[in-house]
Amino acid sequence: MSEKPEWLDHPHPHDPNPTPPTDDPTLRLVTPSGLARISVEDLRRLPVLTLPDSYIVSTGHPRSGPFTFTGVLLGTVIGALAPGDWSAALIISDDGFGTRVTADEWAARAQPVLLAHTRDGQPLTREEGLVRLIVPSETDEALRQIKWVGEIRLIE
Ligand SMILES: Nc1nc2c(c(=O)[nH]1)N[C@H]1C(S)=C(S)[C@@H](COP(=O)(O)O)O[C@H]1N2
Ligand SMILES: [Mo]
Repeated sequence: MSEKPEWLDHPHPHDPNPTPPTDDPTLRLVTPSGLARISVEDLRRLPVLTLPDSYIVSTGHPRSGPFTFTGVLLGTVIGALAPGDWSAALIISDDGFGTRVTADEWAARAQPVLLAHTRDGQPLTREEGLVRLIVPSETDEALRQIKWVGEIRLIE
């Protein structure tokens, strides 16, 4: 669990994976001192933010949207469940996809980094990503728009 994910140093393959990697929707919250599990229901109990006019942009296929995503700020999840003086978080899907989000990014209110569980007022299905990271500052390739978020790993 502590080894470095290969995608930190190598670019992602660009083809999006259409298939959910696991049947287990539970998120793992990993800190140097341990592991907590967060259910989608836990996530839904936290205060929500709604982000209109979001697009999933790709160079390989047409962009999709606009979508209205609703979810919890990544900073809210971390502040509520793992408060600390973190520098960054790795947001990881069990299909080997992931991105690094810095504390500066999750604190920026102008481009809120969201763990979305709802799209256009409907809960995201497992096919649609279930819990999706939305990084509004990334508008090129969707390589940071992580579907099926399975792990939030905090870095000191
Ligand atoms: N977990 C995971 N998230 C991912 C990907 C993936 O393969 N796995 N592909 C990315 C890419 S390249 C794109 S274009 C979008 C596609 O999102 P969509 O399947 O909802 O259109 O998801 C992004 N997030
Ligand atoms: Mo993509």
